[in-house]
Amino acid sequence: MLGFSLRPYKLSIREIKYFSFPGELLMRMLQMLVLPLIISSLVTGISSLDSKASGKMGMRAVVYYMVTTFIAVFIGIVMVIIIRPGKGSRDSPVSSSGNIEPVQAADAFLDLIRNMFPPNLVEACFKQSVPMGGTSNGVNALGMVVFSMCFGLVIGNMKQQGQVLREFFDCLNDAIMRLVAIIIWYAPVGILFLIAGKIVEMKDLVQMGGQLGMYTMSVIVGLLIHGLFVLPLLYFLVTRRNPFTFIAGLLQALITALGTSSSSATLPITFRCLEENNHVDKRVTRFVLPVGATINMDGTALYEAVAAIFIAQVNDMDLNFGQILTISITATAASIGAAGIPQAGLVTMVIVLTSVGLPTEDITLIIAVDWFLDRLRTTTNVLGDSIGAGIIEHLSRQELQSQDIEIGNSVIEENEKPYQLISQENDTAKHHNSETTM
Ligand code: 7O9
Repeated sequence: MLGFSLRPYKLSIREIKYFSFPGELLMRMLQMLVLPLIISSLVTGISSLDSKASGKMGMRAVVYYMVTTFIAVFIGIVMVIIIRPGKGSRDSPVSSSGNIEPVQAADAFLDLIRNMFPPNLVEACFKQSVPMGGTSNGVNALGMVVFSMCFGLVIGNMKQQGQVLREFFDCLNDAIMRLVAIIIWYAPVGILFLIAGKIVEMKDLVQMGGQLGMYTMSVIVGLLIHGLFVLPLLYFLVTRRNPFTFIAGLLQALITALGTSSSSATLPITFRCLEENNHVDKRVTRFVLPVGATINMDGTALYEAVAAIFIAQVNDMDLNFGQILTISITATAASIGAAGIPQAGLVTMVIVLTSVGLPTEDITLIIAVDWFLDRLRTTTNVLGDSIGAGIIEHLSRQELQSQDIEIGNSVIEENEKPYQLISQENDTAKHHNSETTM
């Protein structure tokens, strides 16, 4: 409402910048915490599990990511085929700016693998590798995630020797979460100005009629079906608990995703919502959330599939079943690889389009609404990661419990407690463990 009430005043670009300054600050504070947060949470998350338990949990996470991403792509394709937003003659002439370079899928794929192994860890905190040995700004998330996971695995296997490092990262994680608890008080103000600023800034909505409007509709309906129907149903089927109470606990993270349009910047809030409101086990969130923010993007996959088929419709191209299958596979791959590919947004879209021979310059058609759809797909991405954490916790409860008992026993061995205390200790092991890891 604030944003819309300011629109008639036609603020200048400079004034809009001043107006959204409090929002920019929130964005910077959140991003400040992401790097230490993902490193410390992945290292402690993985080192606190034995390698068998973390292997099983990892398998479950990968299966969940694959299944939900594929469902999202499927919903997107069904929506865009039913609604047919691109039918009729094209209404906006393409301005062939011609600055979209052809990208070889093979090169992007090599970048992805390259970025998994950063040659310089400090540089990986702010630069990604691009083909021919160059670099591009932006944190190499994939590299940091791979390194932190391997590091966690190793110090987890070092038993007593790794204790110091485990405690260090555990304490670091705790300290960062305390900073999150402070920033969370400022979040409502920041989000207010982020969203209001964007509403003041946006162009008039006249172009939202016609093809582009129908295209936006297809993406929105697809995201709504995925986020409000498919994911909750999946959660209910697995856990038999009410998915909407779970989602209610996530509300602040979802609104932050809407405001920042970045699932990595939202990560600190997502952690807090899952651990404090929904009481998801810390060993699960620490493991699953950073990996999810890096490779699990249901909304992005859905969006890329819809966009590709929309561009085909605009060009009166009839896609056969094989081409639609190709689009669904490349859209899934693009959403998994996005964080590992420099300048992801455009590059992945180009790869999806070229895979079925669609004209890449038509990306300019959809750029006008991209900022808006980005917010919605980011919200879906965050929801997918969070529901995934809930589902994986439920599926892994046996491993988690046996780990609790083991920790309880080792505490007894160390302190050589009298025998009669053991059964009591086991009962309270879960509580005890959550206290020590807080
Ligand atoms: C959306 F979690 C971290 F810290 F490891 C992490 C850090 C950075 C994870 C990911 C990233 C990152 O840079 N991700 C990234 C995501 C990079 C480029 C593009 C995208 C895709 O973003 C989504 C989209 O555009 O659809 C969306 N905005 O979820 O953030």
